Amino acid sequence: MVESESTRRSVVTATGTVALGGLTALAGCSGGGSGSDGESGSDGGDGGSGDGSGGDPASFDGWMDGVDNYDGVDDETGSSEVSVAVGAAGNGGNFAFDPPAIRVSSGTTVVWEWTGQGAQHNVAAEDADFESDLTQEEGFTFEHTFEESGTDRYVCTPHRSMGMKGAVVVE
Ligand SMILES: [Cu+2]
Repeated sequence: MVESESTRRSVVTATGTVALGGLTALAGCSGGGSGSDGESGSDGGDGGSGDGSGGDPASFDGWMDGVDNYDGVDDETGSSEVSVAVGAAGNGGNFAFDPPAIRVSSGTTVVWEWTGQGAQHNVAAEDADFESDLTQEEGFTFEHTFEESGTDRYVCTPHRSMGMKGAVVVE
């Protein structure tokens, strides 16, 4: 149930390399020269600090505290694609993800769709596994396919402190 460190790290490595042109590529993408592999290992430790009770989808270890449109986890297991609105009503304006927390089956693609409301938003994983552009364009979409089971937490970087946070529980 709770993923081992090594499993989480492999997710970061596998998809982070694709999603983030710069950061992760520096450590992992240098072809044959794996001399700097130790660097990417310590990256994984960063995200690991909050992992203690990360497996509990009910509370998310307090992650969803202050997310005012959070009303439990939407069960979307069995769907191959799930939509989440970015810039939905909540958190004192249009500063919410809707639904903020979903449960999906592994292999599910989550498609975030910008409402164009509020301000510029993005979708950024806590562990840097994925990150969208920062935009206010209505109809803009960003997607990520969740292959590994576990809990992925994400934020809108500029509105994180307002409660613009979300979570995807992958079974
Ligand atoms: Cu935002």
